[in-house]
Amino acid sequence: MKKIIINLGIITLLCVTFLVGCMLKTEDDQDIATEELSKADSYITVGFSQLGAESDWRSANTDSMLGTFTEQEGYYLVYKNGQQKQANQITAIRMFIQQEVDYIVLAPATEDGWDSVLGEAKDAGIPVILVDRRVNTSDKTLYSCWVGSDFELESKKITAWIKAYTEKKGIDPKDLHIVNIQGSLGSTAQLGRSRGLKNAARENGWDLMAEVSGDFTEAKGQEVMDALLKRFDNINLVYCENDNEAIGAIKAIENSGRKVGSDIASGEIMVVSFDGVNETALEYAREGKISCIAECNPLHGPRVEALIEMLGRGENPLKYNYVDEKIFSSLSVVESVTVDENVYEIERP
Ligand code: GYE
Repeated sequence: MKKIIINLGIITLLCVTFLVGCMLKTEDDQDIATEELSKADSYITVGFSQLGAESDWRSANTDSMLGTFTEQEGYYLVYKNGQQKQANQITAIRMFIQQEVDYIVLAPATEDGWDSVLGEAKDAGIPVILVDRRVNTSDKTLYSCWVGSDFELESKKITAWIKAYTEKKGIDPKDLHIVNIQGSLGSTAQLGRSRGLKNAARENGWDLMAEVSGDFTEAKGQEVMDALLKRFDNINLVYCENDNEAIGAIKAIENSGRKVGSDIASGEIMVVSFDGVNETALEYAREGKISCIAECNPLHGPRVEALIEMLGRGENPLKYNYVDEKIFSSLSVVESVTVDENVYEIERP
């Protein structure tokens, strides 16, 4: 009997080992099994928890990170795609802690709910660098620093452009009927971009009719726009919180028989958006289907590397590191916008 139990135990153990082995092998190609990390002794090991793969901005951001933290450059990168779920990102961070990586880089999906896991990283003595979006923690020492965009500034630039453009065209602010296709709710990019529009609508007397999330994806952008067109018959401006949503919204508008463009007075629906990464969106901006794009720069790999190098030398980088960004439109009516006393020339897409 005892022998049978021992044998069963061994069989169970073998099965579990086999299953775990399969799981590790079927992970994303860039994911690295825990045991392989021991090979990485001579490298600087970096665990990167990316939030997902929802947009072209995100793909460009991931490529920038993978292209920077290479073995040739002396890094051993453990990359994990969180599939837009915070729980997956938390699991990834716990795995990085177990693997005793030198640095953790986190691109968080949303702002809340990071205190415990970042506390665990701090207790383990592993510096955390935030990239792109931010976290909302009561204790700011839970992360070393952050690099990314000023999302509210991006919004201030685009709303300043809308104000200048509509004034030049003699459109009464009350006649601007806006819908906002928001990004993933609770993410820093969504919060900043939605706040900017809300403030501008209040200050200028624009009619902001609805705010609905399109989750930063083309499919959701189209679905949401489709529903908004059925709900309102007077929409003349669609504010999309990224280009992928804009591409989806344009499909919905064109499918409904309406025309996208900047000639609001003749019944066209104006589309504005953020990023300036996706080629189709840039082409749409050249053709005038998207009237204005506030750039959001995804190429953070070298910026994160510079922060890691500073930390490695025992230096204290700035806590918040902002990226300079442009604004694009093919319409020449507005030449520049001024936000917080800074002048931004409108560039051609
Ligand atoms: O604008 C959007 C992406 O957080 C800046 O997330 C990022 C945003 C970007 O999905 O396309």
